[in-house]
Amino acid sequence: MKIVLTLSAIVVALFLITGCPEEDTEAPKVSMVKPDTTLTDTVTLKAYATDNKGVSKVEFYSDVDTVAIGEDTEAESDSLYSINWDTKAGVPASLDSVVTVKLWAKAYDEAGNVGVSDTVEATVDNTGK
Ligand SMILES: [Ca+2]
Repeated sequence: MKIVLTLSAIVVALFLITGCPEEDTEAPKVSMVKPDTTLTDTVTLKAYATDNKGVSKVEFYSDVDTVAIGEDTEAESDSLYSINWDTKAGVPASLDSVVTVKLWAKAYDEAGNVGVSDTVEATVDNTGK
């Protein structure tokens, strides 16, 4: 009994010394950079993303597509993530009409927490191209 107690005390002591691994439950913060009001051809979409432990990737979405339209895993300076988006390929029927799209970004950290940005609106105009 004494040995068990001693071992327990050692385990507890080691636990206190090394510290328990801290679980990351804090989601990244992400915000879209407002794109130009009118988008044409291939455009660059940008978002700022930060996290307490580090952002692993940022995905970009539009409301005319069900899957991400692109992702960036490496920030440029100042936590800025970006993709190039071909609006001609990305927006159906944009060749003969002007389409208003909603755009947003999702940021992930290593623990799988997800932050979602506010939505920004832009007009895609590839008419006559
Ligand atoms: Ca985090």
